[in-house]
Amino acid sequence: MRPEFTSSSSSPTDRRLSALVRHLATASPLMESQTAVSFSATASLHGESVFSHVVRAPEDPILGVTVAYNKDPSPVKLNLGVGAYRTEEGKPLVLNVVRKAEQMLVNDRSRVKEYLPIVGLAEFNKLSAKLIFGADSPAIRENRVTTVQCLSGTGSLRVGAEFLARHYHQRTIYIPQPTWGNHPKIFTLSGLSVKTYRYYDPATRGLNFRGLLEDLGSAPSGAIVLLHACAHNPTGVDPTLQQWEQIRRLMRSKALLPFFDSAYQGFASGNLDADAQSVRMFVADGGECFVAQSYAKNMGLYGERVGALSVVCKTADVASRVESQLKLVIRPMFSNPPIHGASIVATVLKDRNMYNEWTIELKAMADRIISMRQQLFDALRARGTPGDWSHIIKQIGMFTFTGLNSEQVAFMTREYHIYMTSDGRISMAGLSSKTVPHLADAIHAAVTRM
Ligand code: KET
Repeated sequence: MRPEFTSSSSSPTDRRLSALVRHLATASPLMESQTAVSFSATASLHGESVFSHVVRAPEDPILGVTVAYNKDPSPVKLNLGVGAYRTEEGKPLVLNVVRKAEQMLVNDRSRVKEYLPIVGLAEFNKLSAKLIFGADSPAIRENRVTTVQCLSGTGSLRVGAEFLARHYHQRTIYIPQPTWGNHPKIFTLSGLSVKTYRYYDPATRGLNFRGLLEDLGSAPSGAIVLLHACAHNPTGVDPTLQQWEQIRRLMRSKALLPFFDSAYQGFASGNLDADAQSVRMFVADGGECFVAQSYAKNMGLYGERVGALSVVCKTADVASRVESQLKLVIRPMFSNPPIHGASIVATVLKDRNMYNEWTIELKAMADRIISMRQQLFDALRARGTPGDWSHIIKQIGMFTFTGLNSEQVAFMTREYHIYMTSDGRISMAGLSSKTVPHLADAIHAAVTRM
């Protein structure tokens, strides 16, 4: 196991401060000492900016890909970096059912723009819990779940992690290796110590199940474990249901606390219930867990920043006390969440017809991604590109973890204007029948020439 981002200080405040110092120090070496302060004081005396010591930070490894793409004047450029759905025409998609919901909201003159409560829109929270845990979930029936509206998946993870750093006895979180690049930053800055567990085996391009069980098996009792509910990012590799069951048993036997990141419900299989199976398995055993939900991808509400954090507890009383403390995390962070996105989601989820319409549109997005996998695989086959590319059709969700290295990626960007993250991840949702040949040519050239 490779311990990363670990910190040794004792109190959450200490840990958070030292984490913050390390975080800033990597971006700006001057921050480590008093130098910055005295430098700034002298600078201001001489009329220079008090910020002239600030070092330019690197672009974000994922969102920075879009920044580079936007600067490229080439007409054939292709953005396969960020996980955002595009149509066959390469355009962003606003779902019909979302347009309809928005129209209804606009037409309703009784709606006002008052602040929401700290925990957000009550109706949205209830419906979100139902969506992830299932309509017949005993945890919901027994009032053992608290759900708070947060700023999409990222904000939900952050609020959950801040709560854990304040109130949970074990402040180490294990994240898969590899994982979404923002995970270690979110958890470290929340005051948790981050360690990794083995997940992906580059040799088989599949799950390193043995490594995973070994690492979780040797984690300290009570440690938090981050699990991707489905459509693991960036690998596209999910455990089977049997494997999930083994993971569940191991984690419960060691009292490890599951923290699910559910950013792609419906995007893996096209079916919302099937994609929530892993989470529901952990709730069915009566144990406790955290779940961060995002509506960015499955409802296409990226910029609306709508998501939810649910904490499943053993009793209704504990759940309500946990909620009271979540409010203390949220209030000084963003006070209360935005109303528009959550109202769209609630409008869609509460109406049977609109809900059905959503599932059809969601399935169409998932199916288009799956057909892109097949087309890319066929195109590489047709070119006789060296290597076994069957992982393209085996992997699940929005991404293909190609196995291309950073030099090959840089080559594809330079020579073919194809933009993707340097770890070789391709957003299949950004591809279309028209652009598959261009991508296949680029991969072929990268593999044969680099
Ligand atoms: N979890 C995972 C696993 C994830 O891939 C993302 C987004 C999020 C949470 C957060 O999404 P939000 O928009 O806060 O609900 N991933 C894509 C976009 C990004 O990096 O921000 C991506 O990997 O491209």
